Amino acid sequence: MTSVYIALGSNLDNPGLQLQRAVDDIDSLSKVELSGCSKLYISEPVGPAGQPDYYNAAIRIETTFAPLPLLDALQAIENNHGRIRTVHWGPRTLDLDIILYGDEIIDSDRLTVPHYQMHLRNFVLCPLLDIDPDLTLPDGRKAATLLAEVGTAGIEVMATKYPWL
Ligand code: A4P
Ligand code: MG
Repeated sequence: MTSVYIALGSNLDNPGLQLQRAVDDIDSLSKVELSGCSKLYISEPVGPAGQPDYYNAAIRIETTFAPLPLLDALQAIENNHGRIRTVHWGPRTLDLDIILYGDEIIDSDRLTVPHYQMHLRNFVLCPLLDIDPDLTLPDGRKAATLLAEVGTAGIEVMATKYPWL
């Protein structure tokens, strides 16, 4: 079993419900056990202006999926939520990003882990720290230190305990 952190984001079609259903969908995968769930956040969009605010959250799973099969399973869930890939960083019904896969460093065509933007995004770091306040990246950096550098502007808690809605 490997501990994996997954970030969830949505800003279309009832985003809170999209995230809650996505957690249920991931939890129902064979080879996956849910071992932690963050608060539910609302955050200002990073990227193209004029898109709705995002809902963000994170989960930790224990899994026997190898990294690429896990990405396949998560992308199938994104597609089932009506995700159509159009504008880079543009609005989406569901975005599932693998943030950390154990202590592994992965740099392949389809997968970069740790996620290349995680250290810059409070809407990723805040939920990760809900699950593990001592979380450390494979390079030894502390998630709490990264969040202190980034700050918490533009992000608010919507609900504390899963199920959020
Ligand atoms: N890919 C590479 N590494 C990973 C990984 N660690 N996890 C590849 C998941 N996928 C990974 O992703 C494009 C490709 O990235 C995938 O096919 C996979 O092979 P995508 O989700 O289809 O495309 P995208 O969403 O346009 O790009 P990306 O980089 O995933 O966007 P981000 O970084 O997720 O940004 N603002 C707020 N407040 N909250 C948000 O959640 N999200 C975004 C999207 C922008 N602004 C936001 C938020
Ligand atoms: Mg993505």
